[in-house]
Amino acid sequence: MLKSKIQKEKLSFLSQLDASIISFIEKYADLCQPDKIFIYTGTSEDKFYLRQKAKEYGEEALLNLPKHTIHFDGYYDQARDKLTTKYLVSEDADIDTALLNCIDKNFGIKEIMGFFENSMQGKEMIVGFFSLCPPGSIFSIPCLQITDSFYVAHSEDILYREASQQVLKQKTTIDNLFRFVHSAGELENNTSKNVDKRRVYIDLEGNIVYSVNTQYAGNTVGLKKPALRLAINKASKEGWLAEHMFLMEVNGKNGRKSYFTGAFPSACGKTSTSMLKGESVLGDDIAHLRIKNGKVFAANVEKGIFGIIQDINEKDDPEIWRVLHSPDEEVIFSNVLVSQGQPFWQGKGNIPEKGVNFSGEWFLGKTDNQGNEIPPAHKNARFTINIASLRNASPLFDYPEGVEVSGIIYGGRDSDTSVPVEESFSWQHGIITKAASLESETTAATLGQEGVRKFNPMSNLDFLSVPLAKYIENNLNFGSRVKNPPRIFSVNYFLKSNNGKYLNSIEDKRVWIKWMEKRVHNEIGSLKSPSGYIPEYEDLKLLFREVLNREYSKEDYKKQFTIRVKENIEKIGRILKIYSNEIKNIPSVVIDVLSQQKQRFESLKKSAGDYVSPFELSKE
Ligand code: SPV
Ligand code: MN
Repeated sequence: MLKSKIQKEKLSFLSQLDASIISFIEKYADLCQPDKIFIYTGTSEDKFYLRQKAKEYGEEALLNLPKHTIHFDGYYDQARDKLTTKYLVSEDADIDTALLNCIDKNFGIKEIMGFFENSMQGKEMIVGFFSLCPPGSIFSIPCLQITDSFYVAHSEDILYREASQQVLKQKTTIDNLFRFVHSAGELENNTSKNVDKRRVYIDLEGNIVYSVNTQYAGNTVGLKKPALRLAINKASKEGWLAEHMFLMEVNGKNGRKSYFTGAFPSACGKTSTSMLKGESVLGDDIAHLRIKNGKVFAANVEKGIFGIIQDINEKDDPEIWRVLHSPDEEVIFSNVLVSQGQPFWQGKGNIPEKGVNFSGEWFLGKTDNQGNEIPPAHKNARFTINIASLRNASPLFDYPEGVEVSGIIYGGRDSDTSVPVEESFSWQHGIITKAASLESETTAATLGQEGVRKFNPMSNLDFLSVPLAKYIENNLNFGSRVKNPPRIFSVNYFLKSNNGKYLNSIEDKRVWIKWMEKRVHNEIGSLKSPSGYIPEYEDLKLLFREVLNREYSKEDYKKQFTIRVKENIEKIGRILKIYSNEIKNIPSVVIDVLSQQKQRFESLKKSAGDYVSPFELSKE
């Protein structure tokens, strides 16, 4: 059956694949009934075909600049759908499902196979092999993607390393592949029509993720968030970490390079931190961390960026801006406004009053069925680019062995509690009070209400595929296995004063990263707060001058680094409640370390009150 639907040139490649892989492809070809099957092997002809077909089928359209295209997802398909993303769990499975969104495996499989049945009639099925992390190292995990969307395949080709040759060379069998099966389902105006039947179902035993009736990349591009869910489970069994983290190179004195990872919930400054001026980027979304020779190494899972475009502007994001305006670099814009062949987004400036957007023909004041005004571009509108397009890409972004990690940063949207930057007392203290206690106000990156403070441990809650207690234990153990684990920091870019104004400017994070770089090399002192080590005024004053050429006043420092004792005690109360009452089997050290921190805040409250100036704290 396959033979009749596959282009002849690919038959020899196909015949060299392990029989288990061929029968997997056959199974879904049988079920989905595509007219044709395109086997993608990463050649220049294949690349051309993907991009050509994405345009021919109307999933992408050309913009004025060559290599730039626009893709629209359906009006109600603009973000990851947490509600219908579920783990398939059989009754007798050895999987602890606490906190995970689950569905009975038999029921779920039957339901989703029903949606796949004949879903590719009149369409082409694309089959491709890609690798999580660069191929050819301990980090690499080979993957198989099946999809009927050329936009999905095109995105995957920009974002991940093609791996068909590795799969052949290593004689990979189906059991060693992470597998992703996707169908956009029935289309209307080139977008998934039946979003009420949108499903993302995850089979952890089989390492397969099924996704249907959706096109939004976070639901469909297998190697992105579907693979993160599989990787967290695999990492848990094998003793490494799969994290929702950027990976960046930070420059220090005398040409010193240090590597930091950072975990932030979606739309909370992760990409912009990884792209800070003066530093270099290796990846902006997902990193795998492993121990090698007694040290922690990390590799970027991706080779591209699927970034939020809102507020990208020439001043704050000059390099992304350049790529988005360069005729030489490939870009897929998604869910922006298009007018006269040009893309527009909120924060770009000079947005026209009409054009085409994710709602179709758009004009200023247009409302949707519920009477809500439709913005010109969606808040979660995105750009897809190659990291290699960026002049500030670290030469090591594609290095198969990964880079040694000096520091890990946790950040969230927090308007009233934690200071702009702080180092934890130890790995254990950092994992418990910063990573596992992370809270953040929700954003447009997921469907649902925005601005609600939510518990989001390690910024990874959306993707957890093991019980939270187990995941925290894995993190604690990981650091305890190395002599000098990376230092753990928290940052908060969103702190506000009583009158609701942000206390920091966008570029202040360039100073915080330099402070952290000096901390990991033991070159700078600190003050001891109940929750960690914070910068001293004199050090920041020098750094602000050096990095931003700006005067940094004592008054600003005091406002930003005042210890908000009251809010911190409240926060620990919220977190302790979750860990003592809602999460089973939590290691007792989590409760102990949180309780000790609470006591430190309470004794500070007794001696100094609810708001304590950093000038009152003692040196480390
Ligand atoms: C995120 O939302 O965290 C993203 C984009 O990085 S998505 O692909 O939707 O996950
Ligand atoms: Mn992400």
